[in-house]
Amino acid sequence: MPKTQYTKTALKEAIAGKLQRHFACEVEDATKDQVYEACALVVRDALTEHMIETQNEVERDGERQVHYLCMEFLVGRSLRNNAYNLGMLDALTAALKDMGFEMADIFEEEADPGLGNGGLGRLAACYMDGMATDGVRGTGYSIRYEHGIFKQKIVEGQQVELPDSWLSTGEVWQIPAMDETREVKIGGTVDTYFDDNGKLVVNYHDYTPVLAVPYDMPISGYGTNNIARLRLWKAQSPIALDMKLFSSGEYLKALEKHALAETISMVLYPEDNHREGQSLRLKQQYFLVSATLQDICAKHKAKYGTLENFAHKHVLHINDTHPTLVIPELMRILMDENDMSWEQAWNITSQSVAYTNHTVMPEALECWPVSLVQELMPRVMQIIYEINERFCKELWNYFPNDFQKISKLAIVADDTVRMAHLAIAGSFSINGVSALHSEILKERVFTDFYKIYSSKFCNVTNGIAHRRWLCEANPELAELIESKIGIGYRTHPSELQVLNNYADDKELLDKLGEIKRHNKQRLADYIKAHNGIEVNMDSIFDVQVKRLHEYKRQMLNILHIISLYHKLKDNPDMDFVPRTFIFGSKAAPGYAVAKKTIQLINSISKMIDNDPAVRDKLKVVFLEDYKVSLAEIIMPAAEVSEQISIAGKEASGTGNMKFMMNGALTIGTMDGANVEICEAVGKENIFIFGMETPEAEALAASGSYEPMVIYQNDPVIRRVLDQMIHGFGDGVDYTDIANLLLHGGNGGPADRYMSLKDFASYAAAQERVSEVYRDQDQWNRMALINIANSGRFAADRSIAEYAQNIWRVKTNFAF
Ligand code: H2P
Repeated sequence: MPKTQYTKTALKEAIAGKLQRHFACEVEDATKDQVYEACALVVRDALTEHMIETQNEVERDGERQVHYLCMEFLVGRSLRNNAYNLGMLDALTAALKDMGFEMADIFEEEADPGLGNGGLGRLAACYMDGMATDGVRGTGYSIRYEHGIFKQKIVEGQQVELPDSWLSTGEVWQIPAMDETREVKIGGTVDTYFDDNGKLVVNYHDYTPVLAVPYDMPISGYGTNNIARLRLWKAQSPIALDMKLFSSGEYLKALEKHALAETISMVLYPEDNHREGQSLRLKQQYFLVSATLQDICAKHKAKYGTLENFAHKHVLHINDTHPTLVIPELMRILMDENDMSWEQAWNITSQSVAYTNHTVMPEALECWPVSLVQELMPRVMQIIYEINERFCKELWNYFPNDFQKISKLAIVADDTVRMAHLAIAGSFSINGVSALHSEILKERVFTDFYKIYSSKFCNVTNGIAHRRWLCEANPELAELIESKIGIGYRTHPSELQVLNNYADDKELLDKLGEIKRHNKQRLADYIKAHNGIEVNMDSIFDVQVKRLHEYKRQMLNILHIISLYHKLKDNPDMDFVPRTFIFGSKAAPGYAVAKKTIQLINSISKMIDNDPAVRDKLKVVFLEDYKVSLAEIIMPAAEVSEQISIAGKEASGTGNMKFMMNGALTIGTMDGANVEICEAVGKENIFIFGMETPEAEALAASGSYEPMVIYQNDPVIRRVLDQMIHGFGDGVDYTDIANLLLHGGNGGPADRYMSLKDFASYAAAQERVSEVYRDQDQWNRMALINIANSGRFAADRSIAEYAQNIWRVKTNFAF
């Protein structure tokens, strides 16, 4: 447990002191943003103290460390989270109250750092929390993007992207470590030769040096002083070099070089799945990887004087293929800078790297043109070629004379570098993120690799930071839970299971319903303030929040909403359980269909809201700028969780876990972690519909799927699509979307993700939802069972599995 106890009086004094020293003001004159900053500084002092202690311990005990590399860390706001973890939230709330401030208002002053696109980045952040809490010696590495994911504005129904500058209030959590600045070489040429002593010499010419300056965010764990450090690299131009150019009169060239270096950490790429060829993105990847490895290796060498024992002391975990260049880069450092042979370097590298795959979408499996890798990191490309050659020789043993197979599995082929193949060849572990996904990887995506390296493949189902998503985001629910089962679940999430014993406790179920209503009210107030829409508090809050992508099938939800609208128009007095459909989603700026889908949601929302015949029963709300802090308001208020991707495509999902933990019931396909959620709560406590993976895959493969036939035979669907063609009264034409569903487009088949095929089964499941909702006791009982069985989806459990089965490091977590 943490040593320090924080009292209200001590905190008041500390905050007042920070206000005086940093802003030269007294409490009475301080603005909210000054108070936020003062609170953050007080909390940060505690964290840095713990971070130093943790670093000293790591240094002393010399145990294996985990280095988690990810291009994205969607950490969310820090103040409340750290205060909660340090056990000072109550005292801080009271201290602020005494000083005339509401804690919630102060939290709002903090920008929500958007250093990620969606699930991938949020998972990385949840895992930092898990590592800190479980006592794993972990460091996260990423880029200190000056601009995170764009801010989304909805203007006349359409998404407009604005830059997001988060650093003004986010900087306080980052501690620069200038003395650990590293230099990354980009571009230029290399020549390599063996000198007279047989020693490899590598000369670099005309490269652009870029400084990587580390900024450390201490990530607190709950009930422990252990800190997981998140090291964010900022790209900086080495001024001294520029000055040389300036003085030689090459003013423009100097500026150009300067700007080139600094753009590397300027902006996070939005997820568009078509990044190949974008040189800045590849530079970012190499920048992250090279700075990180130089850092780890330099410290290791300072301690041990050699890198020979590197693999015993470090795991390099790559979160998706984006940091795969760790493999050739570590080879480079070991061979070029430490005189190791290829074999020795390869042994160390391939015993140090572990890879998590997060997607089966073929367009998201990264490939880079050889010419680009060659141009930006010539020495790394040489090493990749060599890895490829040796790898193909190895493949030959498994598939003799099968040239076709070998070229299919090669790392370099068709002038591209296949990052997933490189990751598989150079890792000791490859895991998927849900049981189903890991099976799909073995059986379909990486079948031949699995034949060769079956022992490398494993599964770790994703998990979420349950303290952030339950205890902090839904304090009333946490209080209710704690009144029944105590606080043990905070560190032993499986203890939530004890709640199963209360499934028939009417008083508890009523209380659960009341708490949901309070959280719904909070969201309703937000909607009123931001969208000007009044929602019916007795309606079902039905939520789909996630990146906008066709495979996630926001479209299926939309088609169904239009069909409900028709139903109500035909029969306005029908007995209808009111629904509020809530969406939150960002579309990649270059993804036209996704952007049009957002517009479609907004057109429907407006049409319904303008129609007095239906608007009290049906509502559609699109919440602008979906992000972590908004999710913290949405999750506790949701009653239905939409997890309706086509089976076989969503690797796991983590929103599904946040919703169930807050007592929402899932309507979903048997996809990703939905399968395990279904297993955990039982089929009777979830609304499952649609094709399962084998059926969906077989239908897609057969090429016989004809949505037009469904359109012709199903009057409900026909009317929905006809309406899309006629529009929703605002003059926007959606024929393109209808065509995409009925005829295909952009070289793709009609209704690629088979929304029409699953429509009938989805609509039937939605009817079951409405029926159950009529019986509030039954609904609350199901909600309780969902909460009670959500413990296995805590990040603490995932991290413990990684620690035990992959990283082989110790953890405090007891299964
Ligand atoms: C991705 C997958 C999700 C998965 C998440 C974390 C890439 O996130 O698609 O299925 O849960 O990684 O493993 P997302 O689609 O939310 O961006």
